[in-house]
Order: sequence, then C-alpha cells, then structure tokens
Amino acid sequence: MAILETIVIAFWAMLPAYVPNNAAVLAGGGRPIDGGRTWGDKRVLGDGKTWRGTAAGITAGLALAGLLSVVAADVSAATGIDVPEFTPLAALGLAAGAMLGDILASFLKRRSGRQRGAMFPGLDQLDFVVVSLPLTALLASEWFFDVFTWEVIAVVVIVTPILHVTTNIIAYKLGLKNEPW
Ligand code: CTP
Ligand code: K
Ligand code: MG
Repeated sequence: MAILETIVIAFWAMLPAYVPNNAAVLAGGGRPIDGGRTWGDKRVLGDGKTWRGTAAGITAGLALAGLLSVVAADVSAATGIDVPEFTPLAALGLAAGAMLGDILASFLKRRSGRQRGAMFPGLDQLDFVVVSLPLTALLASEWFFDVFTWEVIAVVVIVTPILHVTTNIIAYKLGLKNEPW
C-alpha cells in the first residue's frame, strides 16, 4: 500500500475516535462522573470528566461514523483509495473506547497527584488510541483486522500525537480549552 493511501485510511478510520475528545470539550460541564468522590485525599477522576461531555463525545463519534459510512463508497470511487464503512460495533468501539481511554488517563493523573488540567506527556496524546483500538478489536474483530493493518496502526501511533497537539493548540487559541495540551 502506498504511504499516502495508508495515511488517508488511518485518518479516516480513526475519525470516530478523534472527534469525541473535541466534542467533549465543546459540550462538557455539569455533573462530574465521579460525583465529586475522592479516593484517599485525591479525586477519583476530577471535574474535567463529566456525564454530558462523555455522552456528547460518544454521540459525536457515532454520528460521524454513520456519516462517513454513507459517503465511503463515493469517496473510494472518487479518490481510488478504499476507505472503509463502519459497522455499528466498530463505531461504538472507536467512540466509546476514546472516551474510556480519556477517563482512565484522568484516573491515572489523579492517582499520580496531578491536578485537573495538568499535563501528562505521552498519555495525553495516546490515551484514547490505547483503549479504542483494543476495544474495537474486541467488539468488531473482523472489521478491525481488515482495516487496521500493521501499517495503518503504525501511522496512527505516529500521526495521532501530532494531530492531538495541533488541535489542542487551536482549541486553546480559540478559547475553547483552558490549556494548550
Ligand atoms: N470534558 C468533559 N467530559 C469528558 C472529557 C472532557 O466534560 N469525558 C470537558 C471538560 O470540560 C474538560 C475539557 O473537556 O475540562 C477538557 O478535556 P480534558 O483535557 O480531557 O480534561 P481536563 O480538564 O484536562 O482534566 P484531566 O486533567 O482530568 O484530563
Ligand atoms: K485528556
Ligand atoms: Mg486536559
């Protein structure tokens, strides 16, 4: 597979996992998932992980997967790059896995004494990949191993941190996010 083709497929296949984080930032607020609870002297998750943000994130990921599936055949015909449709379970694995990864990362941040919004290099950029890919492999195995070849996975691991840093700087400059990471 040509490298450009691999990059396009990786980006396309990951879009339902990329968008939930941004949707959560836009829609976030309200009741925190941990209900304010602490473990020891630290919050379990913190005020940055809310029910509304999580629900909006998953919904946005599912909606985008649906939209991409509708146009996949046309995009493939127009570009000659065979972009995939998403099965419902694949969409769920990507979108819910992304939000779950972000939530688990917050749990690790609180355990390690980091306040809400603190930076955790590496984890911040790849938390959602680390959970969304295995969850999708579990929920939609056939789809996953068809789309996520080793080349695609390699591109995802390299390109995701770059995209993450870029979109967060943009969201920060636009005043949508409190920190540029
Ligand atoms: N957000 C949300 N629910 C989520 C994820 C994010 O409401 N499940 C919203 C919150 O308003 C959050 C903002 O998006 O403050 C930015 O997300 P993120 O950077 O992941 O959270 P932080 O505030 O940095 O908190 P943490 O340190 O726990 O990551
Ligand atoms: K995060
Ligand atoms: Mg943050």
